[in-house]
Amino acid sequence: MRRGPTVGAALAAALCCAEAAAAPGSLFDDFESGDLTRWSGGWQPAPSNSLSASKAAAHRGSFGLRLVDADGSSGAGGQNNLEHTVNALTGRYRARFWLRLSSSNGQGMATIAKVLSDQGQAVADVKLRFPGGAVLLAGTDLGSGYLEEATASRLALGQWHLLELELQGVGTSAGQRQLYVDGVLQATTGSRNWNGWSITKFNLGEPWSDAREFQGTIDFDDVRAGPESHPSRLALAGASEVAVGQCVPLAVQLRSSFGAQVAPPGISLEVLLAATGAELSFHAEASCSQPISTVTIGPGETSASAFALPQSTGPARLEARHPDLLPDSFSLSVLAPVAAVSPPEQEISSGEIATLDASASRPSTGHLITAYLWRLRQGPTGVRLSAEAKQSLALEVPGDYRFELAVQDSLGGFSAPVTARVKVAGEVFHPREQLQGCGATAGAPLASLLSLLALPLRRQLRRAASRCFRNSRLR
Ligand SMILES: [Ca+2]
Ligand SMILES: [Ca+2]
Repeated sequence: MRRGPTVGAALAAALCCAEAAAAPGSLFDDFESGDLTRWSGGWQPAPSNSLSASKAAAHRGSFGLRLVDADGSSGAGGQNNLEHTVNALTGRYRARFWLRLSSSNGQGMATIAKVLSDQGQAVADVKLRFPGGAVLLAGTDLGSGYLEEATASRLALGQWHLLELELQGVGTSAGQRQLYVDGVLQATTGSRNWNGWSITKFNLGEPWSDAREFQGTIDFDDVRAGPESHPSRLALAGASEVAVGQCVPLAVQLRSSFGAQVAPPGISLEVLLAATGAELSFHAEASCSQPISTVTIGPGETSASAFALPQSTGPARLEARHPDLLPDSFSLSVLAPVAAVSPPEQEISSGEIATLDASASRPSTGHLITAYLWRLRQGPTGVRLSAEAKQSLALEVPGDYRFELAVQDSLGGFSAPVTARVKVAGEVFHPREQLQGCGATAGAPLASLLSLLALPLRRQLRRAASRCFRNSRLR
């Protein structure tokens, strides 16, 4: 039942090269070529059943593999399957694939994947049992014979699930088979005596049925099988605590549920990045200048880097998603210090001392305030300001003085600015003077300056803020 090539020449070429780079005995089929030529063969003992590359069966891309079982005969027998020939492999063998039970009459049983030895023995069978859609892991060995292990996993109708099968110790008397469903370990059968055996075939579809009464439609997509560890899930990692405006690195990695280092995927994976909670953008470079929504893991890579730029405080949850992989997410706290000045307003006579106290300012939890950035925004004359939390100001010239304060903490973030007003009583001889501001924009309040600290020019603006502070001291 081999089928000739039909569509997708470019995709087929890409898959050709990806396969060429894979380990011997490996199979990767996302069915995007629209045919089943990637498989070495198959058999069709039940003429009423069919297997085909189908658009209706796609989990990712345009095509998937669709099995239609219309055979309601009683008793055991083969139904319909594809077969991939493996060249006498020992040691490890792994297979993973997406599976959807699209329709079911709720009766009988279906073996959906089978790994066969050179002796023709079932090293591993993955089965569905109805009613209920329970997933079973089964297989035989030289010691105990055929064992069937029920799992807690049930396949809901119409939902895609990721199944991962791993065999270890093939060819030895200490074999083990394991099955994960949707990233959760469902069954482990150890101490299998597979002494002298090797793996020669991997079958997918419905190679066997213990009770052929099962009738329905099963879809498969993104099948990967072979000795290497196939990527099945994403891992997203980064700092758990960051400051507003801090461009922080993120690591996006490919993993398998078995925890082993994975082989490169052989195709380019465009991973979607998303965040909920605090306002946050993703970027490709450490300057956080160009926003992105996806990051690409190349065909020969198993990881990629990205950067996140939080723009508001609060908890956030960051997530990485790709349709062929289980997603991953992690939580982070976006923190910022809070500036406070007391009193916010006061009135003194000329020559008296005005005190401004910022000691009630708060750093981010678990951190220390590292800088008090004072600035005179408006006043009849310049004022010498220190870098301390408390300012004692001898203000001789009557008029209205407006001061602004921001604080920085050891996490690296800046507070929003706060203002304090000092009115010096007396006859105002000089017109009110709008002092020149600091940084790139003359007269710009510190609020504007600090709001820009979340932008790519953050470092330069920090230096500008320092210059502003030094200049204020000299006035
Ligand atoms: Ca596909
Ligand atoms: Ca059947």
